[in-house]
Amino acid sequence: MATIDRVEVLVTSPGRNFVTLRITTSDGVTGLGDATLNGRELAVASYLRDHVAPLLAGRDPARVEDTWQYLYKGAYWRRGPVTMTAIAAVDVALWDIKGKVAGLPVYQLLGGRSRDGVLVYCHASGVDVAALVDDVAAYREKGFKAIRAQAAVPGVSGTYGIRKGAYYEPAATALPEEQLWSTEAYLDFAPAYLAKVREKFGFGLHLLHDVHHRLTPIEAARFGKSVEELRLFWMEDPTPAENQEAFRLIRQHTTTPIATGEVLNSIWDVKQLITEQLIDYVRTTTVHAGGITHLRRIFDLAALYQVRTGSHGASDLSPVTVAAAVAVDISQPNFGIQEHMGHTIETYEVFRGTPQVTDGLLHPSEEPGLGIEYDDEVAARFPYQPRYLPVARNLDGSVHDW
Ligand code: KDG
Ligand code: MG
Repeated sequence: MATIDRVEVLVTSPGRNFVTLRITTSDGVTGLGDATLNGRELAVASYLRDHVAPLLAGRDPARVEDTWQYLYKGAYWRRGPVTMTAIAAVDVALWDIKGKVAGLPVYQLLGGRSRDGVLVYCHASGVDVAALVDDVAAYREKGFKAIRAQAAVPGVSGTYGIRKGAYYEPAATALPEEQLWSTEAYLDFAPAYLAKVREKFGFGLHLLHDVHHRLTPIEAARFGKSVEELRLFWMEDPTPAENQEAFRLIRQHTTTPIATGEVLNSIWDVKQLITEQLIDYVRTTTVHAGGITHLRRIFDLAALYQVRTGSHGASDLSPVTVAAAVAVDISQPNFGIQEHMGHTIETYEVFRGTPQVTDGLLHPSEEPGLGIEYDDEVAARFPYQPRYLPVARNLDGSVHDW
């Protein structure tokens, strides 16, 4: 029997920080798992290096489920982003190994294709409405069928989601940047610019919008109601998601579909949202919600309640997560949509084999495992750099949800 021989925690920053776990078996088979937690990267690196790697040596790499249970139940301390990201990295690396040993892509181990391709949505944004409309047009030209639209709110320096250069990268400073926020200005402005996008492009386009946890439930209800006739694909994170009950109030007021879950890490964090049908799309990911093993458990629960999937896929999730997401998305019956932001050229040089979008769809690699190779030499050119997400403050100086 092959055993786990080597466990390495690799940190590189080809445009942004990524933490990757590489497991090597006694037969020389390697598996990769993403362990990136934006702005708290080294906490997961330490969890893996100091507390998980010593427990994995000598174990059977084929025991994916048992290893998951061992790390989750065995630690006694459960859930939370650091723990669940660390467990995810091990789980995804072991699925990668299992695929390579079987000579099959991971999606085949998950039951094979349920669909021909994975529908993705990209991010259009603009410093004003005209720039947003131009950006939407450019993404449509590239073949995207679903587009998230965000425009800078006049007078609000910290509007979430506005790209400055070729890439949107909010974790851009060595200490958190402080940005201003005004809910009143946002609520007056956002429905109007979303209407402009609809007016220009019609309904033959899936239109999404991320509220980024900024509203109270009643404000979110008002927002959802005011955009109902625009038929959004979803409004994302209308209110902070820790309080699952809060979504009931939003639900009672609007038929605008609701998506949430990118900051949630376990089935327990989404149980009420799903079983009470308080949301339409669950946005948990392999990297932050315990890997392929746990994400499928969440998605299967969601299927019972007609909740579809819409996994987080920002650029702070590494190409290993893109590959793992596509494996789940292509096979999962209740798949909805996959977020896709893309990565820098340098990132693609470190993570060779990253799936690319064609005609608005992602397709899984046909290579055994996840199909990603990590290039150590290129990675070494990009050492870790401290980078933090911004912090939002209301106009009166108090801290708001970012
Ligand atoms: O690290 C935080 C980002 O991943 C987040 O701000 C992106 O909200 C986001 C999204 O929907 O992609
Ligand atoms: Mg989001």
